[in-house]
Amino acid sequence: MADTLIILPTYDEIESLESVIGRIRQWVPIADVLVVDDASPDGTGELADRLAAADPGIAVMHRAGKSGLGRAYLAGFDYALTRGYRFVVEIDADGSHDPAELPAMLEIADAGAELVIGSRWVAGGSVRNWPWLRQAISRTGNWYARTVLRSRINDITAGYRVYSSDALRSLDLSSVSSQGYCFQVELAWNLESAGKTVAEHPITFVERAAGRSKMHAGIVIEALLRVTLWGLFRTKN
Ligand SMILES: Nc1nc2c(ncn2[C@@H]2O[C@H](COP(=O)(O)OP(=O)(O)OP(=O)(O)O)[C@@H](O)[C@H]2O)c(=O)[nH]1
Ligand SMILES: [Mg+2]
Repeated sequence: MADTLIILPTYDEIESLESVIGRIRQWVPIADVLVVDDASPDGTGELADRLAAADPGIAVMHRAGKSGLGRAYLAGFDYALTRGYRFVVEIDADGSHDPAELPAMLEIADAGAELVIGSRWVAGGSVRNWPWLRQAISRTGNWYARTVLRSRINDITAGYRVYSSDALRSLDLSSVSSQGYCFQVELAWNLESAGKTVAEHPITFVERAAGRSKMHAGIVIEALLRVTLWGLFRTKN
């Protein structure tokens, strides 16, 4: 068995999934892949099944319906931790995160970082094809979270990550309740607060070329409210 599991959460990503998985197999052929599909109406789950049938390194988890990115990842983490993988990767299935960065990110994790974030907002990082409003929301949100939570992480909402399984095991995952970007903030902040090593590796984030965004105002509002409450009522160790 490989020591790395790459988790791809999908909801209506039929146009992107095959090429993303192809690039993952190209850049990290040794890693296993788990697609976590929430019964996508466009047939992404069936496509994932066909890809899995042709490649023993690919597995598919079918969930009953759309219940958000956070829930999908928690199910994927559970799968990874029960099977003894050493590293667990989060990556979007829409082509925004380039699998070519994975060897470098896994190397940083192998050298001891317990969380490696593929970061847009550090020197060398960038976003491509994002309208100014998305950029402004991401930059302001990150600045706000960093300030309120007294975090040193520059891209705490980023969804391209490598976790060490030991770090995930050290968290009480059953108490993680947030979704969307907030899910990413909660995990990173909990690890940073517990004194775990968090590294940021610069990436170029490319806006999806196909399919529809699942981002909506509720995701931003949830993050804003939760981050504010955490900042007010929970202090760092
Ligand atoms: N399983 C599952 N996956 C989801 C869900 N919501 C989003 N995803 C996946 O999570 C990843 C990120 O979602 P996106 O819609 O790309 O969100 P985003 O990157 O913030 O927004 P855009 O890039 O503008 O589309 C993609 O691979 C989605 O298919 C969900 O409820 N369940
Ligand atoms: Mg996306």
